[in-house]
Amino acid sequence: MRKIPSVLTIAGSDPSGGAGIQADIKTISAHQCYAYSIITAITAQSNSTFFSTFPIPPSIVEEQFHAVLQDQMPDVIKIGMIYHPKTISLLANILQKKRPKWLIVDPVIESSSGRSLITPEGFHILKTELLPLANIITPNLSEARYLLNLEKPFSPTLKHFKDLQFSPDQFIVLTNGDCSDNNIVDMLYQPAQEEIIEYAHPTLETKHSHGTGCTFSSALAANLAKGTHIKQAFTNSINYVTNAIKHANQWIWLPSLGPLDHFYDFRKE
Ligand code: PXL
Repeated sequence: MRKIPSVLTIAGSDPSGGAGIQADIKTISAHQCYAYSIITAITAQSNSTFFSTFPIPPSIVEEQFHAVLQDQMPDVIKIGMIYHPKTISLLANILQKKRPKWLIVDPVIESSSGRSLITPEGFHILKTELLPLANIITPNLSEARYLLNLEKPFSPTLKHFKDLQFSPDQFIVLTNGDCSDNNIVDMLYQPAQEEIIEYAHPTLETKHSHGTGCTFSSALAANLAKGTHIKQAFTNSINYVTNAIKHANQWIWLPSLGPLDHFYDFRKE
């Protein structure tokens, strides 16, 4: 007998299966963790086109949360797209009282096709009520720019990371921190040491990039649920996304954009 590490993902549904809660459940399962899932909104989208968003009523999200908690408090909770401002607020209220070992908040602002996945009111509540509760926030460079209220593209410095913190013990994982010289640099800010750990890896030639953000933060959640140290969890998650893209590159895939191969490690080819 052994304990199965558990991750709860709270996110929007993507029927194309590449991003959102579908990407999260695949990633968590591929890491051999148990996936709980609470759907906050239903989107209609393909891998390349975003059509619409239908928010789930906040009271239904709240009921789903209470239902999961009746089972157990998951080891890690990962929050992605929420959309409805009232839902963001009610999740913050619950999480203030009931906390998992790790709370990861991915400040999802736009889909890869540029569609807004949060309202201005929701963005304000995210910043003031939910992000301060997170142990880790995982913005990409453009989300970080929104959060810092910067008008122009920027090169991240230690000061930016400190400004991105919504509470003093918070870790920040900044993806796509730098994309020059055919390299992508992802960065982990460790609050205790006040230091940034950088991981540079080559840019991949691919159309399989739909859902990389959701997949990365879910991989981080699953690694932490398994007890992996955060530094190792960070590099493992980057390697998982890289491998999942490389394997999807081997698929015959007709649409102009495509998802990752979340289960590459399980296929015997
Ligand atoms: O990658 C951000 C994201 C999050 N959640 C849902 C999405 C997307 C991007 O398309 O569809 C549901």
